[in-house]
Amino acid sequence: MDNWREVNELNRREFLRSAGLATAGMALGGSGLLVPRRAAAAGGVREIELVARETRWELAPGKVIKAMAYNGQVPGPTIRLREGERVRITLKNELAEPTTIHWHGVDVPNPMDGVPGITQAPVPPGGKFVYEFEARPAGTRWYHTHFAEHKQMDIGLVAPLIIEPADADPFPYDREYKNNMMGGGMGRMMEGMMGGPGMGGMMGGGMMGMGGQTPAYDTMTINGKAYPATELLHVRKGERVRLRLINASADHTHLIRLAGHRLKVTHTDGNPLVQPVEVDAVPIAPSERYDVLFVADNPGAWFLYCAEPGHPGAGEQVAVVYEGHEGRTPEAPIEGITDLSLWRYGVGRGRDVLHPPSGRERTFDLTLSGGMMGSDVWTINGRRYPNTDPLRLRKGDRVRVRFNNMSMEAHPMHLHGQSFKVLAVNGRRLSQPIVKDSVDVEAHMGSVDIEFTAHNPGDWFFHCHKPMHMEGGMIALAKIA
Ligand SMILES: [Cu+2]
Repeated sequence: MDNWREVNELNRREFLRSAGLATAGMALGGSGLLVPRRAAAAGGVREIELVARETRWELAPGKVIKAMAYNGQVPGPTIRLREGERVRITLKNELAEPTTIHWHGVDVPNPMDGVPGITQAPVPPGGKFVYEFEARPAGTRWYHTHFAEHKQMDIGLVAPLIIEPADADPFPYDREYKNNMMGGGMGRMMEGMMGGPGMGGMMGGGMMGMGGQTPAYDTMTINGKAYPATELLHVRKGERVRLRLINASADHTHLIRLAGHRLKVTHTDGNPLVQPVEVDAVPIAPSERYDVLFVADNPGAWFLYCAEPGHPGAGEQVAVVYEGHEGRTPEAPIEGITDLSLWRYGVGRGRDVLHPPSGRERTFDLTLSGGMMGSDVWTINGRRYPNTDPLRLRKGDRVRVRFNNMSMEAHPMHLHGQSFKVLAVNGRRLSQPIVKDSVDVEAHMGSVDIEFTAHNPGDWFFHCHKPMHMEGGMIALAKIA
């Protein structure tokens, strides 16, 4: 933990205040958190160092996994930047295998995008790579490995990246938490990660045999911990509390709810809505983020949890305790949601924060298929990457894409390098498109129409964020010249 010692004390205090309780590393006696940063030096560039290495990580008492971590913590340290700030992040790879970092939802220059074989060579064991970019757009972003994701993400190489708006935040709040969730689900081996919701955090995965096999999970985490090891969230009556929910899970959609309270959704993948939308619970697909507010108006102790059956029992819950409340164990969460109101894309009205188009209109139909009879082949228009047809675009083009999902599983489709508007879902137009960088296309003939301005030149991955599907071929390139 030597590198933590270099942490600038002022930054450290700032971090502790802003990140609050929810970030994972705090469980290690408060040591974990910090991004060792040298104070902003030359030319106003913020310098950050991230060291990726294996570590033992305790998900819950008695459940220790061999994890991969940035700076020794799961999830990795929260990076908090101001919109437009320039940052230089040095990744040192002390793992026994290659890795890279992708800055999810950030409009980085193409060579900084972290996709091995496309934008950079993988960083070998013992090697390093310097990422440098301006922090935009504002919002709840995150960073994660883009190498062997099904293993490396699941066992810890994920972290929040918060870009504070240069102007005032449209929705004021008194306290903030980040929650990441991870969750597992699939494989055969064992432990899991995080799954959750919450406050600004991330989710992680579980793990075991580092051999490249599909991990299976029996544990789900919020900010790197499974209940009862999840850290309490403290609130005071009357406060407006902001939760930044990040789903870092490889396979699972989580359904986040705070017992005794309603949640107001304010941002979709970090991008503000016109007005908050109040719901009982928020479904969040892999790689999606939602910022939500709640008003602390119901004193007591409550669970913030995932209402998917089995998830709370696997650890995906955290107690929210009001100041002055005696007794810290909330009532058991209710699993399954029948008569509650849920967030859906169509209930939000987005703000158009994208670059205006200046070029041609282009339209693409992408049919998502695969997984038949349990196969691990996943296709776009019948082809597997690298044989999929690229979207050949010019800077400024207005690009419309319709996804049609002919498979039996949902696909959270993520575009690198620029965000998009969601125009329509299952044939129904949104009254005012919401802005995202990942959109979940429902199984069994689900469809989604998106539109983006091809403003960022380069070769950009456009893919399903479930690592099994991506590795099975569900990737196209958006080539912007
Ligand atoms: Cu998929």
